[in-house]
Amino acid sequence: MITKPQNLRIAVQKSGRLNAPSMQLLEHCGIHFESVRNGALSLKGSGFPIDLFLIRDDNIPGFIRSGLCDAGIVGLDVLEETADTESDGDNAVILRPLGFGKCRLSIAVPTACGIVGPQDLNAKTIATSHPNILRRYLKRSGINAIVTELSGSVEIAPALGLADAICDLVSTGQTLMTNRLRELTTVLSSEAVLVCRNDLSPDQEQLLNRLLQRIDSSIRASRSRYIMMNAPKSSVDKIKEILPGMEHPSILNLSHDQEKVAIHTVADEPIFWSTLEQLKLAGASSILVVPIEKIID
Ligand code: PRT
Ligand code: ZN
Repeated sequence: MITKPQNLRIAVQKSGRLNAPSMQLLEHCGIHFESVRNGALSLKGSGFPIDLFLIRDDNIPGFIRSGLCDAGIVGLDVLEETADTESDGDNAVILRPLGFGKCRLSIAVPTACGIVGPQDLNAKTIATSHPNILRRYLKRSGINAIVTELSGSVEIAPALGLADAICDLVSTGQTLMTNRLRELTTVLSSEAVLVCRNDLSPDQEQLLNRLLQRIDSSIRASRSRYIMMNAPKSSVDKIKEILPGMEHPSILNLSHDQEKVAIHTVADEPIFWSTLEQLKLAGASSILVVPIEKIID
């Protein structure tokens, strides 16, 4: 009897900051899910043999490490916080940084306090919901501080007299400013990462590789732009210098204008207004910059 290979089981955050961009990434990979009904925990995908598990982000690494899921999308901070550093190596491995959910885990202190550098934290109390990452940082930096674990609202701990400093995630820095805190040092730079177990079956590995190819294509497409313009033949070299990564543009003769050519290229970097202004000054006209949906080499 031939048994059907199991679907790839992927865990993503049920609700919160990483849910929408994670679902969007899968959608861009051509994988669609029915909208979540009755608080469902698992959804079958269409367009790819995938089962999606919607769970709290803190549980995602555990689902992967224990084999309940094959892969997942989670913040690097959560992965590192839940890592078992005592055992011989982690069986959850990072496959790709995904470019969203970017933030940093930083130590911050009250704006007016006399702490100027990490070494001043000796004998001070630091409140955090990332005690494991913080303890590892303090150990490798030779700082003897006391770690107080809080599950939320870490930023109010100094004002309440619960701690001298905090170690919390920072994105824009607005929360620190509102609470009259200043950043002292970054302990970890984080973003959403795609993680998998390192002992997948050959079938699961094959499915994951297919998914990875789509993810890579989607990430590349999202940061690339297709650029088209017309320009005098004499301006082509100058235009190549202005555009980032434009070593191999397609140059096409224009039937209605022998003096000009059409230049088409893909730029892997952002195209700023200032770049367009330079192109225009170099003689380019009818410049179009369009998003790319998919790229496969
Ligand atoms: O319910 P569940 O447990 O799944 O979600 P959660 O509440 O634990 O996590 P969630 O959704 O808040 O964050 C998920 C992940 O998003 C984190 O693990 C990070 O990897 C990433 N991320 C990116 C952030 C932020 N940016 C962020 N700014 N996570 C939290 N914050 C918080 C931070 O804790 C602080 O309170 O936002 C505040 C600071 O933001 P700024 O912009 O004021 O600096
Ligand atoms: Zn969480």
